[in-house]
Amino acid sequence: MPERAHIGLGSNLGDRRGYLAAGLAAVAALPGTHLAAVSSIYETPPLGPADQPDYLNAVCAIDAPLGPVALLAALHKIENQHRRQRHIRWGPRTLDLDLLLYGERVIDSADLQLPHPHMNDRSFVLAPLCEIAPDLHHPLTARPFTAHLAELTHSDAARAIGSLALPENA
Ligand code: ROI
Repeated sequence: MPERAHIGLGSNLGDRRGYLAAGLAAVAALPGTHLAAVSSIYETPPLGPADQPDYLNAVCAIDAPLGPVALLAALHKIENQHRRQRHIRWGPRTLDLDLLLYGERVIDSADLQLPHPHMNDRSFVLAPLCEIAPDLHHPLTARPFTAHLAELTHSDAARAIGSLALPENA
């Protein structure tokens, strides 16, 4: 049985909506992968250095047979195919794909941490996640993500502004 993985998408350079749509299509086209849900698009102020454009963010859910390590490698490959530049830490990027959750798995290796270690601090992750998976619980805190979102002082900073066109092959 494939496990359900949740992936965060972000872009703040160039055709932001186009990059999100291309990233989503590439994720949905991974071998054996079924796209289960896609959130609205949220426009969000940058976390980190403020002298960069606002982001568009979304979260999708896939049923993935790859396993978390292979999925992470596949996400990095997709990022690179979309000219992502990794030069500046916490700087602007054309396409960011973060593996947030892989089922209930807890992993703490040098290359991969699950659940994503910063997700509970980020309304641009939790708002779209709670939209598509309102009953989901954090595997470590065992609390619903909706409770973590409610605790963020800037939980209203992520604003839904539209939707992504679903890829044809989904
Ligand atoms: N800020 C927002 N709003 N959205 C992101 O996707 C995002 N990604 C990042 C940093 C630079 C931390 N800030 C962000 O990697």
